Amino acid sequence: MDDLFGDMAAGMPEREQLAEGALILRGRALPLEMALLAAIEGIVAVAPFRRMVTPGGFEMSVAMTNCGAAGWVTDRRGYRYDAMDPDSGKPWPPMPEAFLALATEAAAAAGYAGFVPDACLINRYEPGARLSLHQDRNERDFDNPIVSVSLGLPATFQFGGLSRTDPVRKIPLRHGDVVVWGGPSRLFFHGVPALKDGDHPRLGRVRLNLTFRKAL
Ligand code: MD3
Ligand code: FE
Repeated sequence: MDDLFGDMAAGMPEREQLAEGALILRGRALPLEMALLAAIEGIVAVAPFRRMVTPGGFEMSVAMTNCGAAGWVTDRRGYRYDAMDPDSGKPWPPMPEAFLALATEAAAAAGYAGFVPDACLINRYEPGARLSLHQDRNERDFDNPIVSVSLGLPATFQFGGLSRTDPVRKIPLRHGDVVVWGGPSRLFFHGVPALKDGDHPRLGRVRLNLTFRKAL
């Protein structure tokens, strides 16, 4: 049987609109997998993963680092973008060319031509790590989309609506999936429930997520 619907591999369409302005591009990062993983190794050698503290004083279960002109940070003083890594006092590593190429190409494919991210947050989930329901509102201009790239162990991603109490949908995100969130979906509440244990052939017991934003 031919792959008539282009979704034979995982039983999922390779392009699916999740909401107005939100598009998932299944497997879009796979051709760049090795370049992305090598680039992440280079970033982490300069700016290691660390578990940051929320303004409320809780250590996050997700470990984070950044690359690009601005990096997302949190501490007792609040959430913000900073040009400097607070652990080293030095600028975040530059955004690798493969990162920029993937983010701009995926945004353009979703209808956001001209998107040029200046910030990439790299999230590392180990089994049990989670990100509670939140909105991304630390960026200056919500007209720019957010591009997210999932690598390693699969996760169930939750997203709701503009109100915290809106019902949430669950979307499985797998190694290589790219999601573009723009338009009305840009400010939707979203989160990642506790990561289930597993063993990914390349990454082991880890899920990585790259989140590309125009912060400044
Ligand atoms: C929906 N990261 O870092 S990426 C975050 O998998 C974050 O690590 C998650 O939420 C992760 O802030 C989810 C997918 C994502 C990113 C931004 C969004 C979904 C979004 C912004 C608006 C709506
Ligand atoms: Fe978020």
